Amino acid sequence: MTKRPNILLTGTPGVGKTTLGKELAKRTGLTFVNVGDMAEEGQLYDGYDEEYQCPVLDEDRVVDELEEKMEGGGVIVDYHGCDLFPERWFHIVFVLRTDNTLLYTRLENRGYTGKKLQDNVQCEIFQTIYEEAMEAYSQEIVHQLPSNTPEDLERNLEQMVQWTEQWMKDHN
Ligand code: DAT
Repeated sequence: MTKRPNILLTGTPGVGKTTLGKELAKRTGLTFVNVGDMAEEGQLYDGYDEEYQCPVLDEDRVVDELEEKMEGGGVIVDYHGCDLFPERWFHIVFVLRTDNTLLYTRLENRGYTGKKLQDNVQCEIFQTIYEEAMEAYSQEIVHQLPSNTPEDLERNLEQMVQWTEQWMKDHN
């Protein structure tokens, strides 16, 4: 069977993971998994966060649910965190980055207000997810990419498609 890579797309909410991931799946034939949607569908939750008014992810169940699929390869995972997944799952990790004024507008348009909006923009300013990724994975496989404009999106897609094709050549 053809070997295919697993790709992690991570970064603060609103940076463009889902937009990029779905299009990348179309162009490469890899399978796109949005962990937030998956958790909602399977109700993979463990309690409720009163402060942020959202359910708390049951990380163990998410990992269990994904394990078999990840072993098969060819999965693009989209999530705004990255240290819950086993390091061995991913062949490459992309951290998308967005300028905070643009991110603020995107999250406002999504209906975020108050503390939730502030905290998410701060998460981006403090490059929290990038640092999380650099600690959780081998630094050579972690790449930051700007995700501010449609031109960035297209450039990122082209690079990722090229990387995927090269990986498949090298491993098959
Ligand atoms: P995420 O999945 O990281 O939460 P998203 O894919 O839902 O983000 O994108 C959030 C919004 O930003 C959405 O309205 C699409 C827009 N967007 C995504 N990538 C973009 C880019 N490179 N340039 C301009 N807008 C972008």
